[in-house]
Formats: sequence, C-alpha cells, structure tokens
Amino acid sequence: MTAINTELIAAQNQATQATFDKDFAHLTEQLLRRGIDIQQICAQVAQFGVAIPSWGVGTGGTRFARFPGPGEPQHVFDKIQDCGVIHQLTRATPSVSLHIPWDTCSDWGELRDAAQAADLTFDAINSNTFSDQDGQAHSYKFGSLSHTDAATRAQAVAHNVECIEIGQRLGSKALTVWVGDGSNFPGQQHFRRAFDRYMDSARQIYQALPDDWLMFLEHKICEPAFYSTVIQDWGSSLMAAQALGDKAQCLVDLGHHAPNVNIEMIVARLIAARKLAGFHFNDSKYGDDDLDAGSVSPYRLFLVFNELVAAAHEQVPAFQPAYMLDQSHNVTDPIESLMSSAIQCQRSYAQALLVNRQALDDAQQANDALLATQLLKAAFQTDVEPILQKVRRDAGAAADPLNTYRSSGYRQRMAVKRPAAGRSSGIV
Ligand SMILES: [Mn+2]
Repeated sequence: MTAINTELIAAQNQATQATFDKDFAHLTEQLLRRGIDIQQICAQVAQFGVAIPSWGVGTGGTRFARFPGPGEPQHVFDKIQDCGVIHQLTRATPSVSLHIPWDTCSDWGELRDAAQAADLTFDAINSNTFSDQDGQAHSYKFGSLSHTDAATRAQAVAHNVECIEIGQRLGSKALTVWVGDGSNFPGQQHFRRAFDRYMDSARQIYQALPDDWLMFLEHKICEPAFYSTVIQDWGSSLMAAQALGDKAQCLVDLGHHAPNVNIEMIVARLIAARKLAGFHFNDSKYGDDDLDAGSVSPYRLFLVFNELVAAAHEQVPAFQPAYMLDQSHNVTDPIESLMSSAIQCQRSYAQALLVNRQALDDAQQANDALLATQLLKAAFQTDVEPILQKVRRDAGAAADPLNTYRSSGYRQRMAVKRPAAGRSSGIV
C-alpha cells in the first residue's frame, strides 16, 4: 500500500505533461549540440539514490530549543512510513539509515517487512556513544571509545557490536561510527593516548564486522567537544582507517569541516587512497548547520559530485561511495526538505555528468585555467530540471514532488493520527 494516492500523482503529472515535453525536447536539442545524449544522462541519474537518515524525518532543534512540527513520527515504523512517502514521490531515496538507540524496535523482522512494503532497504546503521541512555552503567560525558576508563570503552564497543547484529537482521552492510569524544580545554586530554585508546576500541569493533560489511569512520572538527576531537579531520580518519584495514573507510559529512575548507579536494584525496566511504550530504554557512543539501552552496555540492563523476569516468577500482543525507530541519516540514535535498543531490550529479571530460583534461594539460573553469561552469549552469523530471515521470514518481505532497494532505492526516510528542530527534 502506498501512502500517497497514485491517482493523484498521475493526474498532476498529466496536467503538466505538455509543457514538460516542450522543455525536455529543448534540452535534448541543446545537449545534442554539445555532443551529449540526454537519454544516457537520464539512465545514469535514474540509478542514483541517496539514503534517508531515520532521524531526519523528525523535527530537529538546537541546544536552545526545539519546536516540534505537526504529525511527527512517534516511533520507527512512523519514520519508515515517512521515508516511504519521500521515496514514492521522488524515487531517489531507496534506503534508510537507522540510528541506535533512537530507533528502538521489539521485532526487527517486522521492521524489515515494513520497509520492504514501502519499497525501502536499510543503508548503514549508526551507533550512538555520544549520549547516555537510561540505565546505562557508564557515562559518556568524558568520552566513549577513547574514554580513560576501560569499562566505559568496553561498554561503547559492545554497543557498536550490538548495532552490527541489528544491522545484520535488517540487511545493512555498513556500520557508521561517529564519536563525540574530545576535549574542551587545552591540557584536558593527552592527544596521542586518546587516539590510541580510540584505535584499540575501533579494532575490537572492526573484528566483529561480518566479511561483507564496511566500517565508516565519520570525522568532525568540533562539537560537542569544542577544543579538540579524537577523530577531528580527514587526516585522523584516514590514519585510523588505514590502520584498521580494508573494511574501514572514511565518511565525509559536508558540515564537519572548518569554514572554507576545500571539501572536494578532500574527496579527491580519499578516492586516491581508496578510502572514500561515502557522504552525509547537507549544507552549512558557519559550522555543522545541517541545512538542506545545496541550499547555501550548490556550486560546492556540484564540485564534490564533479570529483565523484570523474573518478567513475576514470574507472577508479572498487569506487562505490555510499550516499546519505544528514540534516536537521528546524523550520521546514522534514519530508519537504528531504525530498528537495535528495533532488538537489540528483541535480548536482546530473550537472557533473555534463562536464566535457576530454575538454577539461586538455585544458588542464595546457594550463588553460580560464577554459577549464568555464567548462565546469557550463555544466553547472545547465538547467537539468527536465532530466530530473523525466526520470521521476518514468519511475512513476511525482513530476513536482513538493506540489503533489502538499496537495495530498499527508501532513494534515498525520497531525491527526500522531498527536504532538515533543521528543528530540537529535542531530548528528
Ligand atoms: Mn553526519
């Protein structure tokens, strides 16, 4: 059963079919003049998918306040249903990334069935050792995997192993580990010893990984530790991943860097090291703002995708990054934000596919800086909306997901069905 009436989708798509056909024909002709086959681009974009974080469908918040929205999910099954709506309307989000213990469930088999019914699978599973749970023996106030106390570290390791076991029941193939460990004051922590303790714990988790699983290490420059973090940057992450082994890779959350850091170059370095796990897409102006992907800096997002498309084009071995959104929605309907972010990722990918790789290679080789940068701009400035819409129309999704979602009345129905809960959904 689908959450949004399929007849509504079909009727709305039909209403704009004629204008869409004109737009698509025009872009087809434009791209043909540039030697690009639009059908080939559509086929590649249709294969693109980005995972939804289960916590993203709830309203986020800041450390100051949280303003719950109407009809928020009350449990993991509600979250799956909302993720199903996003996928039904966009066909761009085929999987969900769970977070333990924010997502609790007494029967994981039932959850797997619910996901399957919504045409969803499970992406990487996320552990949480950055906050204390009720009844927990040891506190993570001063760290988890790198804590000075061995019993606290062991508790954090055991939690990660449990996450792997849950993930196995759901069909996940990766564990994402982000720790809030670090220090708030110079001198508080012995940097090298804290890293050694982290590595010792991470090795134990790594040993518990099934053969066909990966371990994604997520670095973050600060917060909640505001002076230093144990896995602060891609350098620390790469050191850890290389020491752990082939199954450990580095996950890039776009918001987890210092302002103005050249993220696309970090991506290129991790690809070169064969250590790029994938992404948590979002956007930011100042820090880990967790704003909607491409909402502030769409060109940066494009430049990241340009590196990914280049790597695929150059057939870098075993290049298969995992794509996930990681956002916090404080002032928007989370379903609307996640749909538009997923489509923004598709858009950046489609634009990156339009880059003339041969001409760019030639310009780089000839040190023609202006032509090289214009080749990127030519791709970025192409309005690929007809491509995205074509892919959605062909897949039975909504031509205009936002409009169809709003006219479906889904949020209003959920507001009645799910009375205000007021819980925090957290931000990672
Ligand atoms: Mn993240």
